[in-house]
Amino acid sequence: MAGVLNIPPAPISQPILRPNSAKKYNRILFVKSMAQSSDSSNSSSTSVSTKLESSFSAPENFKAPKPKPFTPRSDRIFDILSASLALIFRLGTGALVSGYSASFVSKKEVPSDQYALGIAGFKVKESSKLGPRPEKPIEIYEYESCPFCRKVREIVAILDLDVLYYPCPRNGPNFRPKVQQIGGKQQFPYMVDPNTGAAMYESDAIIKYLVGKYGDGNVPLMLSLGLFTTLTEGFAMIGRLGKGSSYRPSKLPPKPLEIWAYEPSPFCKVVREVLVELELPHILHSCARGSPKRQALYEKVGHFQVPYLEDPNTGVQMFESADIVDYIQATYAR
Ligand SMILES: N[C@@H](CCC(=O)N[C@@H](CS)C(=O)NCC(=O)O)C(=O)O
Repeated sequence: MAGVLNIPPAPISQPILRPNSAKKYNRILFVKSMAQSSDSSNSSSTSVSTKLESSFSAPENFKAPKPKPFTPRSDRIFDILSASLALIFRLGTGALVSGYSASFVSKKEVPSDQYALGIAGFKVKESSKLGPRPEKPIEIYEYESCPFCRKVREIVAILDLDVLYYPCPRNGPNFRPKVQQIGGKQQFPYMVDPNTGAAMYESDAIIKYLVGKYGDGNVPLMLSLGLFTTLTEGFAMIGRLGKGSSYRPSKLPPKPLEIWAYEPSPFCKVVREVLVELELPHILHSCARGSPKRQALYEKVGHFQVPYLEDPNTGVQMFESADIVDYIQATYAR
Protein backbone atom coordinates (compact mmCIF):
# COMPACT_ATOMS: atom_id res chain seq x y z
CA MET A 1 0.00 0.00 0.00
CA ALA A 2 1.32 3.42 -0.82
CA GLY A 3 0.88 6.53 1.29
CA VAL A 4 1.20 10.03 -0.11
CA LEU A 5 3.03 12.80 1.63
CA ASN A 6 1.94 16.18 0.32
CA ILE A 7 4.66 18.70 0.85
CA PRO A 8 2.98 22.07 0.97
CA PRO A 9 4.60 25.11 -0.60
CA ALA A 10 6.68 26.50 2.22
CA PRO A 11 4.96 29.42 3.87
CA ILE A 12 7.26 32.40 3.80
CA SER A 13 7.30 33.71 7.33
CA GLN A 14 9.91 36.45 7.26
CA PRO A 15 11.60 38.92 4.93
CA ILE A 16 12.29 37.35 1.57
CA LEU A 17 15.50 37.90 -0.31
CA ARG A 18 16.01 36.35 -3.69
CA PRO A 19 17.61 32.91 -3.37
CA ASN A 20 20.38 33.72 -5.82
CA SER A 21 21.29 36.80 -3.84
CA ALA A 22 22.04 34.76 -0.73
CA LYS A 23 25.78 35.37 -1.08
CA LYS A 24 26.10 36.92 2.33
CA TYR A 25 25.27 35.18 5.56
CA ASN A 26 22.81 37.88 6.58
CA ARG A 27 21.00 37.81 3.23
CA ILE A 28 18.87 34.76 3.65
CA LEU A 29 15.49 33.34 2.84
CA PHE A 30 13.23 32.29 5.66
CA VAL A 31 11.01 29.33 4.99
CA LYS A 32 9.24 26.77 7.09
CA SER A 33 11.32 23.61 7.20
CA MET A 34 10.21 20.42 5.48
CA ALA A 35 10.32 18.51 8.73
CA GLN A 36 8.03 21.05 10.36
CA SER A 37 5.69 21.16 7.44
CA SER A 38 4.12 17.73 7.79
CA ASP A 39 0.68 19.32 8.20
CA SER A 40 -0.72 18.48 4.79
CA SER A 41 -3.85 20.56 5.42
CA ASN A 42 -1.82 23.49 4.08
CA SER A 43 -1.19 21.83 0.79
CA SER A 44 -2.30 23.37 -2.45
CA SER A 45 -2.50 22.17 -6.04
CA THR A 46 1.12 23.24 -6.58
CA SER A 47 2.45 21.02 -3.84
CA VAL A 48 4.86 18.21 -4.65
CA SER A 49 3.51 14.77 -3.85
CA THR A 50 5.96 12.17 -2.69
CA LYS A 51 4.72 8.59 -2.91
CA LEU A 52 5.73 6.60 0.12
CA GLU A 53 5.48 2.84 0.44
CA SER A 54 4.18 1.98 3.85
CA SER A 55 5.60 -1.42 4.61
CA PHE A 56 9.16 -2.62 4.42
CA SER A 57 10.92 -5.57 5.91
CA ALA A 58 14.49 -6.82 6.06
CA PRO A 59 15.50 -9.14 3.19
CA GLU A 60 14.80 -12.83 3.86
CA ASN A 61 17.42 -14.51 6.07
CA PHE A 62 18.98 -11.13 6.82
CA LYS A 63 21.73 -11.34 9.41
CA ALA A 64 23.73 -8.30 10.48
CA PRO A 65 27.45 -8.90 9.85
CA LYS A 66 30.14 -8.56 12.50
CA PRO A 67 32.12 -5.30 12.34
CA LYS A 68 35.58 -5.61 10.78
CA PRO A 69 37.38 -2.28 11.30
CA PHE A 70 39.50 -0.91 8.45
CA THR A 71 38.85 -4.03 6.34
CA PRO A 72 37.05 -3.75 3.00
CA ARG A 73 35.02 -6.78 1.88
CA SER A 74 37.16 -8.64 -0.66
CA ASP A 75 34.86 -7.82 -3.61
CA ARG A 76 34.84 -4.11 -2.69
CA ILE A 77 38.54 -3.33 -2.36
CA PHE A 78 38.61 -1.26 -5.55
CA ASP A 79 35.60 0.79 -4.40
CA ILE A 80 37.28 1.64 -1.12
CA LEU A 81 40.61 2.50 -2.80
CA SER A 82 38.94 4.76 -5.36
CA ALA A 83 36.88 6.45 -2.64
CA SER A 84 40.10 7.07 -0.66
CA LEU A 85 41.54 9.32 -3.41
CA ALA A 86 39.44 12.18 -2.07
CA LEU A 87 41.42 12.16 1.16
CA ILE A 88 44.57 13.05 -0.79
CA PHE A 89 43.04 15.79 -2.96
CA ARG A 90 41.31 17.38 0.03
CA LEU A 91 44.18 16.80 2.49
CA GLY A 92 41.81 15.01 4.83
CA THR A 93 39.46 18.01 5.24
CA GLY A 94 36.49 16.88 7.32
CA ALA A 95 38.34 14.00 8.98
CA LEU A 96 38.75 15.98 12.24
CA VAL A 97 36.13 18.01 14.07
CA SER A 98 36.68 21.63 15.18
CA GLY A 99 39.31 22.12 17.88
CA TYR A 100 40.51 18.52 17.53
CA SER A 101 43.31 17.39 19.81
CA ALA A 102 44.72 13.95 20.46
CA SER A 103 47.14 12.30 22.86
CA PHE A 104 48.58 8.79 23.00
CA VAL A 105 48.09 7.02 26.31
CA SER A 106 48.71 3.48 27.48
CA LYS A 107 45.83 1.02 27.10
CA LYS A 108 45.40 0.84 30.89
CA GLU A 109 44.54 4.52 31.11
CA VAL A 110 41.33 4.11 29.10
CA PRO A 111 38.44 2.39 30.92
CA SER A 112 36.69 -0.34 28.90
CA ASP A 113 33.47 1.68 28.72
CA GLN A 114 35.26 4.50 26.87
CA TYR A 115 35.76 4.74 23.13
CA ALA A 116 39.35 5.24 22.02
CA LEU A 117 41.10 4.16 18.84
CA GLY A 118 43.85 1.60 19.46
CA ILE A 119 47.12 1.99 17.55
CA ALA A 120 50.22 -0.17 18.06
CA GLY A 121 49.48 -1.05 21.66
CA PHE A 122 48.46 2.52 22.56
CA LYS A 123 45.12 4.27 22.76
CA VAL A 124 44.42 7.65 21.20
CA LYS A 125 42.45 10.01 23.45
CA GLU A 126 40.70 12.59 21.31
CA SER A 127 38.78 15.75 22.11
CA SER A 128 37.18 18.70 20.38
CA LYS A 129 35.88 22.24 20.89
CA LEU A 130 32.46 22.50 19.34
CA GLY A 131 30.12 25.48 19.06
CA PRO A 132 26.43 25.66 20.04
CA ARG A 133 24.45 22.57 19.03
CA PRO A 134 21.31 22.87 16.90
CA GLU A 135 18.26 21.27 18.46
CA LYS A 136 16.89 19.82 15.21
CA PRO A 137 18.95 18.41 12.33
CA ILE A 138 19.87 20.87 9.59
CA GLU A 139 18.18 19.93 6.29
CA ILE A 140 20.26 19.82 3.14
CA TYR A 141 19.22 19.07 -0.43
CA GLU A 142 22.19 17.89 -2.46
CA TYR A 143 23.83 15.01 -4.25
CA GLU A 144 27.02 13.09 -3.90
CA SER A 145 29.10 14.00 -6.96
CA CYS A 146 28.61 17.78 -6.82
CA PRO A 147 31.80 19.61 -5.68
CA PHE A 148 29.79 22.44 -4.07
CA CYS A 149 27.71 19.91 -2.13
CA ARG A 150 30.90 18.19 -1.00
CA LYS A 151 32.17 21.50 0.45
CA VAL A 152 29.06 21.68 2.59
CA ARG A 153 29.38 18.03 3.65
CA GLU A 154 32.94 18.75 4.79
CA ILE A 155 31.84 21.64 7.02
CA VAL A 156 29.08 19.42 8.40
CA ALA A 157 31.79 16.93 9.45
CA ILE A 158 34.03 19.63 10.93
CA LEU A 159 31.17 21.21 12.91
CA ASP A 160 29.96 17.73 13.91
CA LEU A 161 26.37 18.47 12.89
CA ASP A 162 23.50 16.07 12.41
CA VAL A 163 21.90 16.60 9.03
CA LEU A 164 18.73 15.38 7.39
CA TYR A 165 19.84 14.91 3.79
CA TYR A 166 17.31 14.98 0.97
CA PRO A 167 19.17 13.45 -1.98
CA CYS A 168 18.68 15.21 -5.31
CA PRO A 169 20.31 12.98 -7.95
CA ARG A 170 19.90 13.92 -11.61
CA ASN A 171 16.37 13.01 -12.77
CA GLY A 172 15.30 12.41 -9.17
CA PRO A 173 11.51 12.76 -9.19
CA ASN A 174 10.96 13.86 -5.58
CA PHE A 175 13.37 16.27 -3.96
CA ARG A 176 14.54 18.23 -6.99
CA PRO A 177 11.00 19.49 -7.61
CA LYS A 178 10.70 20.19 -3.89
CA VAL A 179 13.72 22.50 -3.93
CA GLN A 180 12.27 24.26 -6.94
CA GLN A 181 9.06 24.70 -4.99
CA ILE A 182 10.50 25.99 -1.74
CA GLY A 183 13.54 27.89 -3.01
CA GLY A 184 12.51 28.89 -6.52
CA LYS A 185 15.10 27.03 -8.60
CA GLN A 186 16.89 23.70 -8.92
CA GLN A 187 20.33 24.51 -7.61
CA PHE A 188 22.31 22.43 -5.13
CA PRO A 189 23.22 22.47 -2.33
CA TYR A 190 20.18 24.09 -0.73
CA MET A 191 19.96 24.32 3.06
CA VAL A 192 17.09 24.81 5.46
CA ASP A 193 17.77 25.32 9.16
CA PRO A 194 14.54 24.42 10.98
CA ASN A 195 15.99 25.91 14.18
CA THR A 196 16.05 29.44 12.81
CA GLY A 197 13.95 29.34 9.64
CA ALA A 198 16.96 30.30 7.53
CA ALA A 199 17.14 28.82 4.06
CA MET A 200 19.67 29.42 1.32
CA TYR A 201 21.48 28.38 -1.82
CA GLU A 202 25.24 28.86 -2.45
CA SER A 203 27.79 26.61 -0.78
CA ASP A 204 29.92 29.53 0.49
CA ALA A 205 26.87 31.22 2.02
CA ILE A 206 25.80 27.96 3.67
CA ILE A 207 29.29 27.37 5.07
CA LYS A 208 29.47 30.91 6.42
CA TYR A 209 26.04 30.56 7.98
CA LEU A 210 26.87 27.22 9.63
CA VAL A 211 30.23 28.32 11.08
CA GLY A 212 28.57 31.51 12.36
CA LYS A 213 25.73 29.65 14.07
CA TYR A 214 27.32 26.36 15.11
CA GLY A 215 31.07 26.97 15.02
CA ASP A 216 33.58 29.65 15.99
CA GLY A 217 32.73 31.89 13.03
CA ASN A 218 35.85 30.96 11.06
CA VAL A 219 35.72 29.17 7.72
CA PRO A 220 38.49 26.51 7.67
CA LEU A 221 41.34 27.31 5.26
CA MET A 222 40.67 24.39 2.90
CA LEU A 223 37.12 25.64 2.43
CA SER A 224 38.05 29.27 1.88
CA LEU A 225 40.36 29.08 -1.15
CA GLY A 226 37.82 29.88 -3.85
CA LEU A 227 38.64 28.21 -7.16
CA PHE A 228 41.31 26.00 -5.55
CA THR A 229 38.69 24.65 -3.13
CA THR A 230 36.22 23.98 -5.92
CA LEU A 231 38.81 22.31 -8.16
CA THR A 232 40.16 20.03 -5.45
CA GLU A 233 36.58 19.11 -4.48
CA GLY A 234 36.06 18.14 -8.13
CA PHE A 235 39.30 16.13 -8.29
CA ALA A 236 38.28 14.39 -5.06
CA MET A 237 35.47 12.72 -7.00
CA ILE A 238 37.48 11.48 -9.95
CA GLY A 239 37.97 8.04 -8.46
CA ARG A 240 34.24 7.40 -8.15
CA LEU A 241 33.40 8.14 -11.80
CA GLY A 242 30.11 9.92 -11.15
CA LYS A 243 28.72 7.48 -8.58
CA GLY A 244 25.95 9.01 -6.49
CA SER A 245 24.79 11.47 -9.13
CA SER A 246 22.01 9.81 -11.16
CA TYR A 247 18.65 8.55 -9.98
CA ARG A 248 17.81 4.87 -9.94
CA PRO A 249 14.16 3.91 -9.39
CA SER A 250 13.40 3.21 -5.75
CA LYS A 251 10.65 2.74 -3.19
CA LEU A 252 10.56 5.62 -0.72
CA PRO A 253 10.10 4.64 2.93
CA PRO A 254 8.02 6.73 5.35
CA LYS A 255 10.92 7.42 7.72
CA PRO A 256 14.44 8.63 6.94
CA LEU A 257 17.19 6.07 7.42
CA GLU A 258 19.78 6.95 10.07
CA ILE A 259 23.46 6.63 9.43
CA TRP A 260 26.55 7.33 11.53
CA ALA A 261 29.26 8.42 9.13
CA TYR A 262 31.56 11.24 8.05
CA GLU A 263 32.47 12.69 4.70
CA PRO A 264 36.10 11.65 4.11
CA SER A 265 35.71 8.01 5.19
CA PRO A 266 35.84 5.86 2.03
CA PHE A 267 33.71 3.22 3.74
CA CYS A 268 31.00 5.81 4.41
CA LYS A 269 31.25 7.22 0.89
CA VAL A 270 30.06 4.05 -0.84
CA VAL A 271 26.98 3.94 1.39
CA ARG A 272 26.12 7.59 0.79
CA GLU A 273 26.36 7.00 -2.97
CA VAL A 274 23.64 4.38 -2.93
CA LEU A 275 21.45 6.43 -0.58
CA VAL A 276 21.68 9.32 -3.03
CA GLU A 277 21.10 7.28 -6.19
CA LEU A 278 17.96 5.77 -4.64
CA GLU A 279 16.88 9.22 -3.38
CA LEU A 280 16.52 7.96 0.19
CA PRO A 281 16.24 10.71 2.83
CA HIS A 282 18.65 9.99 5.66
CA ILE A 283 19.68 11.54 8.94
CA LEU A 284 23.44 11.56 9.04
CA HIS A 285 24.97 11.60 12.52
CA SER A 286 28.35 13.06 11.71
CA CYS A 287 31.19 11.26 13.53
CA ALA A 288 34.56 12.61 12.35
CA ARG A 289 37.58 12.06 14.60
CA GLY A 290 37.08 13.86 17.91
CA SER A 291 33.28 13.73 17.72
CA PRO A 292 31.54 13.07 21.05
CA LYS A 293 29.06 10.96 19.08
CA ARG A 294 31.74 8.27 18.83
CA GLN A 295 31.40 7.69 22.57
CA ALA A 296 27.60 7.86 22.27
CA LEU A 297 27.55 5.15 19.56
CA TYR A 298 30.03 3.07 21.54
CA GLU A 299 27.68 3.17 24.53
CA LYS A 300 24.60 2.52 22.41
CA VAL A 301 25.82 -0.56 20.53
CA GLY A 302 28.97 -1.62 22.38
CA HIS A 303 31.33 -0.85 19.49
CA PHE A 304 32.39 2.10 17.38
CA GLN A 305 32.76 1.82 13.66
CA VAL A 306 31.35 3.82 10.78
CA PRO A 307 29.32 3.50 8.67
CA TYR A 308 26.63 2.24 11.02
CA LEU A 309 23.03 2.08 9.81
CA GLU A 310 19.73 2.09 11.69
CA ASP A 311 16.66 1.69 9.56
CA PRO A 312 13.50 2.60 11.48
CA ASN A 313 11.39 1.19 8.62
CA THR A 314 12.59 -2.38 9.10
CA GLY A 315 14.30 -2.35 12.51
CA VAL A 316 17.62 -3.34 10.89
CA GLN A 317 20.79 -2.11 12.63
CA MET A 318 24.13 -2.91 11.06
CA PHE A 319 27.83 -2.19 10.50
CA GLU A 320 29.88 -2.98 7.37
CA SER A 321 29.72 -0.77 4.31
CA ALA A 322 29.47 -3.46 1.61
CA ASP A 323 26.67 -5.27 3.45
CA ILE A 324 24.88 -1.98 4.13
CA VAL A 325 24.96 -1.21 0.38
CA ASP A 326 23.57 -4.70 -0.39
CA TYR A 327 20.86 -4.27 2.26
CA ILE A 328 19.78 -0.84 0.98
CA GLN A 329 19.60 -2.08 -2.62
CA ALA A 330 17.68 -5.22 -1.68
CA THR A 331 15.20 -3.24 0.41
CA TYR A 332 14.67 -0.03 -1.58
CA ALA A 333 15.75 -0.43 -5.24
CA ARG A 334 12.93 -1.12 -7.70
N1 LIG B 1 34.81 -3.21 7.18
C1 LIG B 1 34.24 -1.95 7.56
C2 LIG B 1 35.36 -0.94 7.81
C3 LIG B 1 34.84 0.40 8.31
C4 LIG B 1 35.92 1.20 9.04
O1 LIG B 1 36.98 0.69 9.36
N2 LIG B 1 35.63 2.48 9.33
C5 LIG B 1 36.57 3.29 10.06
C6 LIG B 1 36.44 4.74 9.64
S1 LIG B 1 37.07 5.00 8.01
C7 LIG B 1 36.27 3.19 11.54
O2 LIG B 1 35.11 3.23 11.93
N3 LIG B 1 37.29 2.99 12.37
C8 LIG B 1 37.16 2.89 13.80
C9 LIG B 1 37.62 4.13 14.49
O3 LIG B 1 37.87 5.15 13.85
O4 LIG B 1 37.70 4.08 15.73
C10 LIG B 1 33.29 -1.46 6.50
O5 LIG B 1 33.43 -1.83 5.32
O6 LIG B 1 32.33 -0.75 6.86
